[in-house]
Amino acid sequence: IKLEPELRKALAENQFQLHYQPQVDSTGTAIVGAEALIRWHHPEMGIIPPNQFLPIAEEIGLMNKIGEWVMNTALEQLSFWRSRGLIGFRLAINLAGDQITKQNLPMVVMQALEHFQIPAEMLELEILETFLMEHEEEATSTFKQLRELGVHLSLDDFGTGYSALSYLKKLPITKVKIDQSLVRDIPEDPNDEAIAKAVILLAHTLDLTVCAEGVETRAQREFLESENCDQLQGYLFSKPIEANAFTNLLKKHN
Ligand code: G
Ligand code: G
Ligand code: MN
Ligand code: NA
Repeated sequence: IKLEPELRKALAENQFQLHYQPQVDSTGTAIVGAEALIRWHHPEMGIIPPNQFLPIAEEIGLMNKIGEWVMNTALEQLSFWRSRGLIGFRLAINLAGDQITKQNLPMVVMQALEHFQIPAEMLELEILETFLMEHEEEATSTFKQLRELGVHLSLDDFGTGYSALSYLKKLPITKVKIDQSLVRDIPEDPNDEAIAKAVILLAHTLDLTVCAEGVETRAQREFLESENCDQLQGYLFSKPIEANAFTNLLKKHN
């Protein structure tokens, strides 16, 4: 089966779903955030991972439609959680490049927030470091508008690009996410420890929140806590889970 025609049908046929992965404080106890991650359940092929279909979606110009679906689905879910008093955490969604360069993103975001009656500061948008390096100009004006709305902006996979740190100062970023490749070998690899430590210090100097991704072990958590990393995300706490399962997790931690 070819993915491209299947992908064109997937939205209309309701084959996408969002999973949610918690972001916790450095002690691993409080849920401070959640990242929404898309899943594609194809009726015959089963689950197709985003790394496989998102590049195709981008190629065939479907990314804005999918991005809009993600935004609406995530905000609708958030409004459900709010209605149940499950609050106190911020919801992050991932942005594809096209959503920034090929549409009026601040307008789309503002309308979605209004529609679901969500305060802007409850929403966080994640953008890849590699995208920013290639589109600094466009990103700067769009991000300023988004930040003026009150939306939080997070730099995803930090440490995988060339880390030209200048844009950390120029853009109104609120959070840096340390890429999991830099977390994986903590505490065995002293270089990774040094890099993680430096990123946390740098981020704090610039008044940014830091979240470490891919935290899988207690030793990693303990190291990151001792270095004052603000937030942790990874299998140690939970893998990405369905909305209902996330609801139960929120109730347990409330
Ligand atoms: O769980 P994981 O396999 O979900 O995610 C793989 C990659 O797909 C990650 O890099 C993640 O950022 C990306 N991704 C997941 N969901 C979305 C989404 O809704 N939009 C975009 N643009 N990327 C996403
Ligand atoms: O948007 P981003 O590229 O950060 O997407 C996060 C990816 O990392 C998703 O594919 C998610 O399923 C995955 N992930 C989340 N936590 C862990 C973890 O602890 N270990 C590993 N190996 N992957 C993780
Ligand atoms: Mn992400
Ligand atoms: Na990431």
